[in-house]
Amino acid sequence: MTKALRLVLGDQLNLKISSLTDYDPETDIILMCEVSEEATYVKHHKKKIAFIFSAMRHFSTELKNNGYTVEYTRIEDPDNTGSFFGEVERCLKTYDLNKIVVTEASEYRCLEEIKSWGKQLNCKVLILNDNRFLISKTNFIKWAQGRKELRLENFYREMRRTHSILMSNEKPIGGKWNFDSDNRKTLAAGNEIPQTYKQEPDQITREVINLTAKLFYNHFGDLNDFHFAVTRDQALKALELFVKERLSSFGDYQDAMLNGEPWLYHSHIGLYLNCGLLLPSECVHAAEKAYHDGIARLNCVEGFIRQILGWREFVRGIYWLKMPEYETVNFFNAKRKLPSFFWTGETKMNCLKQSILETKQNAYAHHIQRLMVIGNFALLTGLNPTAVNEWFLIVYADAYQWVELPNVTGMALFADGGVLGSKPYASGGNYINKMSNYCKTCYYKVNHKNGETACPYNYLYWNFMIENKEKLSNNSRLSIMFGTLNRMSEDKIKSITNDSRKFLKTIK
Ligand code: FAD
Ligand code: DLZ
Ligand code: SF4
Repeated sequence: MTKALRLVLGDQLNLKISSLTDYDPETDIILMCEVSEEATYVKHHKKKIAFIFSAMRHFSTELKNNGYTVEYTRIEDPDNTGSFFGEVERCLKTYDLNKIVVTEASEYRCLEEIKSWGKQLNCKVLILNDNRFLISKTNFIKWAQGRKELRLENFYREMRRTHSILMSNEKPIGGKWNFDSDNRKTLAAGNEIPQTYKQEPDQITREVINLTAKLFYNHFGDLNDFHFAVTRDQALKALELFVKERLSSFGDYQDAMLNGEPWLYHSHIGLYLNCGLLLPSECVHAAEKAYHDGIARLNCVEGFIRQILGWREFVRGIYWLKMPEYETVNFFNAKRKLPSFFWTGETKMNCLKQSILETKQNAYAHHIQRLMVIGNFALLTGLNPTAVNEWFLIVYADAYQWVELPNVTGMALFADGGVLGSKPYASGGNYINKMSNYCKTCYYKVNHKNGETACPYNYLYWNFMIENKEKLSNNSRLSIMFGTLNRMSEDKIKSITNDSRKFLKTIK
């Protein structure tokens, strides 16, 4: 008789997960386990650990309430072996089970480990497709095959057509696929921004927060003001609140940044999507409905849908297409070590200080802070991609390698040489100044190009272009910038390289 151990990982918290189909209540056991190996293989932000453990504990209750038999290992259990392998082995023995069923792990590291269990445990291991995504790995490979370049825009159009989202008679609603040109408005300080969803921690969450504080005290991040949703119902409320109160401004202010305003008009649902509490289809449909109901304009709805139906699925596809090599690519041969202020926020550069301190407090920063402030700095200063990836994997509650790595290595650092994007997102201080009020209170002057008080992004940008001229000058999207560089006087180039050398010496 088959008696299955059904392993549900901490990012698979959904009753519809494929590993639960065919569950036999007579014979099968569901295993969920909090293991120190997962919490410490990189030292995850404390809030991220507390979030996952609390969401896992709540989900195990939901499973039990739905009639499933669940074996749950808590982090503080004395018998906890500390690893998935140890807990699976223990559970197989305790319940005399003879088969393991699991939805494929979202991360390469974890999936490779699970693939080795059959031999090690002398037990059949059935690995099922991850049905939390809108395109399967196989279909992504089919889409990618034979293409000279893999670009989001083509992929996104295909996804819109396949899933019939914002379409009318096979054409995109509004006559355009992309309304980004409407989405670059700046925000004035003092605007009343609706609050993000806030959930008061219950008994389970409070317990987990205390455990995290005790067991992972030396990890990065603050635990105070924990307000994340930790159940599916709460996550659905967070989505509903976003659609009702912020979606109608999402597009307009998608790139805006403001001192002391970490949440703005973003959805803050990435952490729920990535651990299974929300499914991408329901987020996309909720936004599409808001457009048809006249709650939000097309530029906002299309912009939001593109992030989930487009970018999220696209980066996952790239990840599985390019792993494991993708972990070690380093197009610019960048070697610099991560400056200590990435952990403390102690820098005179106000944009970085704001973004890092908000990250420390909330395990969250929005896309433009990640890309154009922190990522851009890492690119321009030549920080080592392995170190930068580890930092991004640690600090955000929504970070799992399948989504973090392509965003950091591909989008922010261009360390893949152009697999994911067509050019590096490198920029001087002007962009940050245009999209935020950070520069107004910064020690540095954004309109100074060189010298002691100049905004470091300004000379670092040109220094980056000078240093990587050979690798980038045949990129047609950079031809205007290289034209400008070629016209620069020798003195100007000397100032740029001198300022950069001096600045780079100070970041340790
Ligand atoms: P919103 O801005 O409201 O967007 C809605 C949703 O769209 C997000 O929740 C997310 O699910 C999806 N989305 C948007 N952009 C992307 C993208 N580029 N890739 C994948 N999904 C996207 N996202 C993660 O989920 N985990 C990460 O570890 C992560 N690391 C990043 C690192 C860098 C350097 C950069 C530039 C981006 C990273 N992103 C990551 C993408 C994006 O910044 C976050 O998804 C977003 O900021 C999460 O906040 P939100 O839920 O408020 O998103
Ligand atoms: C992120 C995370 C953490 C911190 N802890 C656990 C855990 O103790 N148990 C668990 O099942 N999952 C955890 N996770 C999520 C996993 O890292 C994630 O499910 C896998 O890496 C996916 O490959
Ligand atoms: Fe950032 Fe430069 Fe503006 Fe300061 S002046 S906030 S360093 S962009």
